[in-house]
Amino acid sequence: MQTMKKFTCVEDIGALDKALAEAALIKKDRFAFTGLGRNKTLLMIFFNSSLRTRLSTQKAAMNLGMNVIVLDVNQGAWKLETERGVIMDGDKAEHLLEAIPVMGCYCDIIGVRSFAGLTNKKDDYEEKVISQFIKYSGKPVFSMEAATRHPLQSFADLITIEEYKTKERPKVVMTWAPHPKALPQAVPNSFAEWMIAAGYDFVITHPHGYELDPAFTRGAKIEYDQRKAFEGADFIYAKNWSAYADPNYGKVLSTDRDWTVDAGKMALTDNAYFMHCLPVRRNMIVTDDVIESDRSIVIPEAANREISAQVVIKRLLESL
Ligand code: AN0
Ligand code: CP
Repeated sequence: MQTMKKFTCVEDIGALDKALAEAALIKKDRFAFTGLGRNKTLLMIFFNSSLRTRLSTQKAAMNLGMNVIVLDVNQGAWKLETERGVIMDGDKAEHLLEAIPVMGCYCDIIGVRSFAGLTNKKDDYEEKVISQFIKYSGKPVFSMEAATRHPLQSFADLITIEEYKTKERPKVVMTWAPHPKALPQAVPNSFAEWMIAAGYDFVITHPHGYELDPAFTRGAKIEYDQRKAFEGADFIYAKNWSAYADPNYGKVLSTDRDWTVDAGKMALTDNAYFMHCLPVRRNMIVTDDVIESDRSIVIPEAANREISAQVVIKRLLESL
């Protein structure tokens, strides 16, 4: 049995074929393990907004028979200081160093969502917040999107591609697309990490200046010509991210709608499926007709978030 003490990156899940087999088993009967979580409590901590992660993770935990507590830190809880050594004479009433072990007292497993701040690259890429949860909570911790990765999303994406692929090794193209606000690199970093681990023909396309951290993209082809990248693709995975490279870390360098995924570009592919983690801004990232087309699999992709979360929580329960 593959058990886990934490889940923040692709390495934590171990062999992907085993994880995918477990996902398929759960999808066939998601109530097969309802006894496993009896009298166990999942605490979900949100520092940022969510629709899918919140609902799918709670549903997955309920499928396993768990009790669930959800806390939106920024709505009703004390404002939390995250830096050690700070004189706390400002608006933050509590320090993470007390809050985390206290949260650990009330649950068996903790899920954390804490996005990159996009102002301090070092803090973000050291994963300052989730690593403190791992260190100080005394409980197994999993990421519900941390500063540099969103592994529950990538695992759901992998499950979805495996379900829809018609070739052993499909061509998967991750394309940058425009968005008005600065977004983290967590989703694209993580997707790259999982696609490379899966061994697909993986291509990334983005404008100059949007290069991701090579620690995540090593092994991927980078093609700056989006139309060329789309040729022969089996899956198009659209996502916006802000710049990673200095001195522009966290900045929006372009909102060029020439990069929007539209029907003309999809016609260059090998009848590719369209994917996006959602939430998506229509007619910025993707046109209405593409996201509404019969090749769009964004809804089954979101549905698989319940399955990826259930595999992860099941394994964490088995490790208790
Ligand atoms: C977030 C992001 O890009 O990381 C969450 C995506 C799952 N997106 C937005 O904030 C719009
Ligand atoms: N894809 C995803 O994580 O969506 P939410 O931000 O709504 O949870």
